[in-house]
Amino acid sequence: MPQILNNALDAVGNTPLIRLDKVAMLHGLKCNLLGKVEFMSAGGSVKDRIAKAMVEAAEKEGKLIPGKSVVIEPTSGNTGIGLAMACAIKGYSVIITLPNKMSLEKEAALRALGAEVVRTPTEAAWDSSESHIGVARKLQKEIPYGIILDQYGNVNNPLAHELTTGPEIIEAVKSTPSTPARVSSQKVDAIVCGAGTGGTISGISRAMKKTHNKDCIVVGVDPEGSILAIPSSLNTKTEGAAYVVEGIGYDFIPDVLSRNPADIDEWIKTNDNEAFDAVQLLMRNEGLLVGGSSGSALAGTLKWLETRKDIAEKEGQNVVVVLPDGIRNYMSKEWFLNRALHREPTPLAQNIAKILQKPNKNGVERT
Ligand code: P1T
Repeated sequence: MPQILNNALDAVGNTPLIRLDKVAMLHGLKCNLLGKVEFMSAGGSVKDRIAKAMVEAAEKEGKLIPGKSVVIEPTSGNTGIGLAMACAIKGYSVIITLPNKMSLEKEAALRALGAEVVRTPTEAAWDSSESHIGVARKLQKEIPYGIILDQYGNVNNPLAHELTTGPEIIEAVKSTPSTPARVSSQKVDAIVCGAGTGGTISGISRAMKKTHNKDCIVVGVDPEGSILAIPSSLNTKTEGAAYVVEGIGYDFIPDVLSRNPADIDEWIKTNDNEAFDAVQLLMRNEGLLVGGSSGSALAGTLKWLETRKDIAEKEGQNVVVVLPDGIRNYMSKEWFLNRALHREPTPLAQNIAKILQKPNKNGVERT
């Protein structure tokens, strides 16, 4: 790898795999719990990888013309940020259609990168003309040189993860020696991953099972309200319910989400509260400033491990959890501010208050 990178796209991916030892200890796990920390990619999320891959593939196929093409994409924001970053560098215009529930921070980042942003009603069914997908299609029909790269159907979405995210995880685990203090099977024994388009989990699964460990257990995480989990009976009780976590879950099955039971072994449902509590756990104990769906992934991992004591209690087993984005995207969200700012005063905070109430040397009490 040359040390000087050509542009920000060269800083996409190659993210660290980080031990989550304190979380593991707090939950009585003997296995290794390892986080793939994707907010360290240049655009701030796991979706940078597919944005770069889809743009580069479209360029190879001659589908993009600098100065003319208008890249239009329906997205929950992160794919949009990756695309806007790539297109700022390469000279294409960008329009992002973004459901209302997605954060202001994502819209601001998109606009800062030069994209146009069109908000759409969150509750619109995916196949209605008002949804983020419907509005993108309408714009594409009318705008000259408009093109939808379509993360929901584009093979370069799962392929980017099969060729980069998966191999990076495998390489990190294989190259870290097993020591008496840190025992390791030196293979990925299980991987847990949330699903939106399903590109991340489908691509990583193929990398694991085809090239590394055919017995690696792949666990999908799907929020309550969504219908992606299999068997579908997992979804019936909560189907259609609104949820706050962004980026995972849908009311339709994206084409790039593998429905082959050999690819995704199991599914776990999670709710907002357990996801946001898990975000806080990662921040306080591991110092990792992750976003909401990272909390879903960790909450799903911990629930799943409850059902797999054979793995949870076995030293050296490597359980990887994909942490897709960072808190930058959610700093103004109520769930984050409530947990960060409006918490019970700690003993240390009470001590600070007591000290600062004492009169200063000149006898003047602070107000
Ligand atoms: O799409 P998928 O590879 O399944 O990744 C799911 C996911 C998880 N977490 C966050 C924060 C995400 O943004 C996503 C997926 N995001 C989009 C689909 C998008 O348009 O940004």
